[in-house]
Amino acid sequence: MIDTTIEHLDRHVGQEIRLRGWVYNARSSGKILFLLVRDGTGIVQCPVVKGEVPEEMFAQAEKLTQESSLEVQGFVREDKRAPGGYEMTVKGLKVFQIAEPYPITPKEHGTAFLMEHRHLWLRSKRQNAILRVRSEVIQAMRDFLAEREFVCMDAPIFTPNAVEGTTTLFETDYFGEKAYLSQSGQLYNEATAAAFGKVYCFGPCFRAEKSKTRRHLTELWMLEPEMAYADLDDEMALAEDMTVYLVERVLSRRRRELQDLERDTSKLEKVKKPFPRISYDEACALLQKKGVDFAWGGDFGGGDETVLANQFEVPFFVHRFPAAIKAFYMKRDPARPEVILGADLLAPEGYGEIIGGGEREDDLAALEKRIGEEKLPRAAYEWYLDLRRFGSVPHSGFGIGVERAVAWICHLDHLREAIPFPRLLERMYP
Ligand code: NSS
Repeated sequence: MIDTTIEHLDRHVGQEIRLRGWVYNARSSGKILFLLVRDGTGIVQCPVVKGEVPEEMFAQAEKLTQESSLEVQGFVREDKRAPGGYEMTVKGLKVFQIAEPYPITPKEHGTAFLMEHRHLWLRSKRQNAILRVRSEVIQAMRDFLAEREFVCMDAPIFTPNAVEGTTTLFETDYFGEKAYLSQSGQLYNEATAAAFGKVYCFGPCFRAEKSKTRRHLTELWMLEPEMAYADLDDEMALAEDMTVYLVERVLSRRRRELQDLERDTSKLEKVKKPFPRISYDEACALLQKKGVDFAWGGDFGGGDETVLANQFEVPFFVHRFPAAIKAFYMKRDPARPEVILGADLLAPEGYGEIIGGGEREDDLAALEKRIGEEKLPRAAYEWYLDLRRFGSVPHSGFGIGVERAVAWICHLDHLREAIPFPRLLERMYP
């Protein structure tokens, strides 16, 4: 007897195998019971034929409800018309549990209902496809960086420092001391980059985003590479190479999932180097040309990003933002001190920013001044200032939001489907 999974049925045509899974759907034509069985790797049709199995087995099969857990045994057949291309007529059946009436039925449910049942919603074909793409994206990012000899250096979650402004901090008590949940591992990356050269961290980041949008989670996963002796151009080149790599990897290894999602893959096939690089000034002019009421100095809102992103077929960089709207650590352009040497990567098809990064301020005095201007508590940044006291070098890096990347690659309407258990302004359950 061969134990296998549905995704590997192609290796077992004509063989007798055993699958363990759950009933995705069951319908009967009287003499034949059509069980659709899912096992997490796929879905396969398993007919149970009256007269071909013992009577009590057929009776047991008739009792199976949606999501009942079971083991089925039989011979694998190729069948072009069957979902997934294979079929297995049941010869043996073991029932683990008959499921209670399942709340998520094949009919349409509202988003609020599905979110309330996220722990079960994950079992659907669509969620399975999205989250397999997510897993592939994460693995691809790690492989990409490992190939380029980056060292994984995890950053802490409890931290005394704000990285990305003080308005989105989640504050918590750390044995009587004030602590924040990390918004980004970047500051720690800068320390490990000075110790190891090329590093990255990967983990959850927390942002108390108080507005309800389809692009914001309060808990997101970010992967952040950082390189010593690297400038803005090096940073953009790395972000570009990584994005191309991710898309190619999903196209080559998760094509079935993209098909299940009805993703127009021709759009992804176009994601090739070089990505356009436009300055903030040019982006401003573009928005104005499109009739958007936008003045130099402002930050792009979701709507502005969508207008910009609709102008391109591939991801593109916007660089050199006004210093006033960007974080304290960004290095000013020596040629134009009112702008910084930072760049965001915006995804096409209206998705907007998926990567933010750039060159870091490496001058001690300039950084001290910025910390003062932003009224950040100086003492909590002393260790960070040390990095400019002891062998300061030009260095750069970026952060890619996993959910934003997955939402774009899968063409999702909202980030909530791009993570197993989304945390949103109005939701922490389940
Ligand atoms: O704020 S970022 O633009 N940049 C940083 O945090 C840098 N400190 C990263 C670095 O240079 N090491 O966030 C980076 C990305 C951004 O482009 C999004 O893709 C994602 O992180 N991001 C989010 N995704 C989902 N929800 C929220 N709220 C969110 N905030 C950022």
